[in-house]
Amino acid sequence: MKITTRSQELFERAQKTIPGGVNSPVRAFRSVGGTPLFMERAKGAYMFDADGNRYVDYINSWGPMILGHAYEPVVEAICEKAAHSTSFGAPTELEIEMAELICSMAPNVDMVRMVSSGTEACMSALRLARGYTGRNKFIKFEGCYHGHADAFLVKAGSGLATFNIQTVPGVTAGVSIDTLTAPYNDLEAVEQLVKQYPGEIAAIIIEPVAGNMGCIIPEPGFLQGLRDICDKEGIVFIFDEVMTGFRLAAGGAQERLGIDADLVTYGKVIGGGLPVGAFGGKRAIMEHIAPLGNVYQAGTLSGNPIAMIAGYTMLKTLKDNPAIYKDIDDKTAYLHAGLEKALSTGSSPFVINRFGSMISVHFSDKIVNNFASAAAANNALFNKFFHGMLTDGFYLPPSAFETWFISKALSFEDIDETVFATQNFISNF
Ligand code: HOZ
Repeated sequence: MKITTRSQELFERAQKTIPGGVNSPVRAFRSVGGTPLFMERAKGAYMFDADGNRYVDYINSWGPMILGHAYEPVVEAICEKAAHSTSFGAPTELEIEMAELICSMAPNVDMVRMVSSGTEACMSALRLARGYTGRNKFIKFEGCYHGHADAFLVKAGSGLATFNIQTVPGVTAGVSIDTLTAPYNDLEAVEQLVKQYPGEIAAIIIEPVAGNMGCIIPEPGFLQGLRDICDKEGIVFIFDEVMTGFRLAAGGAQERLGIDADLVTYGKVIGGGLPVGAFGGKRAIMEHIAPLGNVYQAGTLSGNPIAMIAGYTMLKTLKDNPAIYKDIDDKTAYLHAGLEKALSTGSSPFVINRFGSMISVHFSDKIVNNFASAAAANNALFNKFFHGMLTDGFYLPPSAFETWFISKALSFEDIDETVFATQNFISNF
């Protein structure tokens, strides 16, 4: 049993001045139960809490730590840059280098605009799609999470799924009336909506591999079917690559899946974990953004030099070392095989979904390919699994509605130990 007294004290203290004691709901452990752990530092594949306990990290800051925590070249670049000021509110050469790098890596990204988070990126991409098409409605998928801008908080995944929040007070009916939803992997439902609202739909936004309801994989033909609908109806196809961008391949899900998007959104990954986001895409659409066009979008912290140098250093490493992708994929496949073997020794049915370096476990006897099937799984058992693993030093996402992320820093020995702990959990369950 780990001693977590300091985390408990910090949580008590935090609740007095921070709503729920945390600055982002899923970390509060409310759905899995227990007290959240307060982290002090992390290096490579490991996080260390305030009591000095070590955890093998399977969330990796929800994706961006592809190379592991505190990757030296990124840390050094940040320190060096910080000495030249932390913000200008004026353009820098580094922003051009960053834009050129992203455009050289991601397919269909001719131009890119920096923002400060994935939420801002999705919010701005949607506004741009609406401004470009002159239409108001858009389609999103149940269980996908595109940040917390009002329009997206309808049947959303991640924390909303975790806490079963169906409607969000404060999001007006006037806003959500333009948000249309369809089940993930259900092309027919999308065709129906397009028929129902002819000429009214500005965009279809999707996580090309979903990570906010556990890991959900697009079925063959689904994304291409959406692409075809968008082409036929003049709808802007937006890939939310906040989780998949630069992770599934140097060119993200677009490259890995061979599907073209019109606009793409990115988040923390392009800042090496710092608060950054970006949206980019085809020139003809991006040219509608101010100051070229009238679709307004702005921010003092956009293109922040510290975030840019961190992201540039990480993305350049990924671009120059394609073997990294094989490494993280191989490790995830090895984990998959180990988990499969360990969980098979128990009596609870389970499904492991894996795509590239994203993976998750649902305790279900049915295929898990959309939000309804993820929600129907035995998530009470997942919560026990989470705690069993945490006690043994493995930090899984504190919700069945989140994917796990694998980093390059994770070793095969770490994975063997993870599998051993899983086996232990199952045999004592
Ligand atoms: N919504 C985030 C994961 N999908 C969780 C963010 C956090 O708690 O840091």
